Amino acid sequence: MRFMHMADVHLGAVPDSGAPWSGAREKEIWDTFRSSIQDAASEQLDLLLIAGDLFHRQPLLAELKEVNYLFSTLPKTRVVLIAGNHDYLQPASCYLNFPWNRNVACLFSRQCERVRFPEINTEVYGLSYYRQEIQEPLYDELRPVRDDYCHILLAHGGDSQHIPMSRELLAKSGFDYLALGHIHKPQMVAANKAAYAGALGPIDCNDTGPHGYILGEYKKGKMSVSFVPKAKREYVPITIEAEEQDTTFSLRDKLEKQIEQRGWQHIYRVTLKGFREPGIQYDTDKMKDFGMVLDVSDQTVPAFHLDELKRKYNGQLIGRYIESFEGHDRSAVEELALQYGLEALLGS
Ligand SMILES: [Mn+2]
Repeated sequence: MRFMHMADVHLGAVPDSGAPWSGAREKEIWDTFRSSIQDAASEQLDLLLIAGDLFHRQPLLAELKEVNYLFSTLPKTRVVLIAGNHDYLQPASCYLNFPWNRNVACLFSRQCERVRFPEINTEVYGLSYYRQEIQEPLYDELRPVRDDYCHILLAHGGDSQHIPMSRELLAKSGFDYLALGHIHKPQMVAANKAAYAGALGPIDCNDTGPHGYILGEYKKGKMSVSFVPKAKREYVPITIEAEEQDTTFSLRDKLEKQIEQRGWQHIYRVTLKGFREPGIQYDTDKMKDFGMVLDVSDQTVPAFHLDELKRKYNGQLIGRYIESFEGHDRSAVEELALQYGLEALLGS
């Protein structure tokens, strides 16, 4: 029995709102989903598991028709899905009463239910969200029935507001595999036994690193799963170290070199660190008008040469201000006070 486990597709999300590429990214989320479905088709997988938050918000009827069409291109694959905290089942949700294809099973109950597939000797357990937050640990006490089936639990959550889970309890639960969703960073929770597939593609700038789905195989009572990167871009935080002689354009060139090395397809969040010439202000907008630079945070500090300033302003306010910070190790707050004070006094 071979399966694909995906989660947190977040169809309908509009990433990087305000950025010129935002609309393209919205479409890209659909494209990555469609392309993953094509992978499932070409691999002729037995099972496709979607562990919640297929949609970023309440799905529209037209969107469900689109998704249902894509599922219909998988005649050999059974699809099982649950609703997560983002696409939770409101009373008016289009999810409810939707005429799904016959290969699609939705575990849309508040309590755990299961769907049994005798032809592949597999049983999938799961429940759905009817509200955005569930504080009760609904998964910890679940146990599969004892038989020779492969038992999979499709589960969404894991933090204190979204069905907290005890990893120890779940590891001992007797399920052959926990297909987890909600946490966007892909991670094995227990080797070949429990994993977060992570968001299929990165949804916002906190979703750093690679994203994709998990492929699994259950053979002769043994489970093996592996992560498959699928998203074509990542959010990458980078730090540019500024030096006193740097200007806006020289930093821009440093940034461009780094992007050249790491890849133009990625989306960058840039932090400027180090020392700048006192009085100079970098124009961070000029570092954003190429590639996909989402934001630039200037955390540089002015490089004051205290001895020089003290000599120059000896006996004056600036000289006495510097002296008032001397004679002891400066705390972080004092360091800032010295910096801001000098900036103000020097009129920069
Ligand atoms: Mn979620």
